[in-house]
Amino acid sequence: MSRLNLLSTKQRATFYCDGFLFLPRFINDEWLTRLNNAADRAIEDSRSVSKTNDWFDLESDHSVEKPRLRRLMKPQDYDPVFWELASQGPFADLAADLLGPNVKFHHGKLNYKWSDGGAEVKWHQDIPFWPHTSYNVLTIGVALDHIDETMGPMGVIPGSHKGPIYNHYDPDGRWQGFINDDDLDAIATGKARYNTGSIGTVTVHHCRAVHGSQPNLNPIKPRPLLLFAYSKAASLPIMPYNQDSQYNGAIVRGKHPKFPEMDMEPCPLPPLKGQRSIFESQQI
Ligand SMILES: O=C(O)CCC(=O)C(=O)O
Repeated sequence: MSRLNLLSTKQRATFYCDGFLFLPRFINDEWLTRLNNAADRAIEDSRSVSKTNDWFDLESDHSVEKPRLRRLMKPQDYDPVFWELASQGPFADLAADLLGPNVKFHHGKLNYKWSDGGAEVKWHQDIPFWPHTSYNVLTIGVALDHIDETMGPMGVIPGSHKGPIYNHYDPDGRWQGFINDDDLDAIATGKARYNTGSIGTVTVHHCRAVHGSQPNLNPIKPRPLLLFAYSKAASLPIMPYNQDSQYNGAIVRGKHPKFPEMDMEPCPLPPLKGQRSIFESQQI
């Protein structure tokens, strides 16, 4: 059942001004238990996998005894509870609060960032990975465990969504999926705000917001962050979907519009055949 206006006017204004929102303990315990049960099953299933595949993105030292997952790909297809959250739960309501009544699902991922060195995510913007006809696109995430500063929390640079779209290719023209050092010099990465906090804390970031995260240095605990991307239904993906999901392009609120929304500033394209995940792209 749809439930609009979860956010206050002030929270919406913060999102439009800063390009992100952190909502402490936004997802309730009942949801968290169900989501974590499904996430635990994914970790168990990953034990029998030795190479990154369409479901599991693995760190190089992943093993049967010690699973080390970077990412569960398309969690929405892996267990119905993930799709329930993405399509009927508070995430879709949040997306409608910020994007308007017609909302389309783009893709999902569960980034684990395993303990004791789990992969860094270098500074980047999302929209160069999956360009749309306009910039009414955002990603919503929930922490499936408590996240402290040692665990590589995601950091977002306030106001960066109002800046340029940065080049995500290397100087030789190869796709790298992160912003070059020369450009980073001009970006106030020191002002990044990090989403540490309790289990159930939600983060929403705009598709142009510059964000990233450090390796997870916690010796024991992985840092599970479940993320789903949405667009205003009139903002159409320009490239083929990056996941083979049964829910690609599903309208989760409202209806399919009559006309597309076209922004005057086109987004540069990624390569036609990209890497499976940002982790793979950034390992160069
Ligand atoms: O997991 C993170 O810390 C960042 C995730 C992210 O930016 C992405 O997957 O595009």
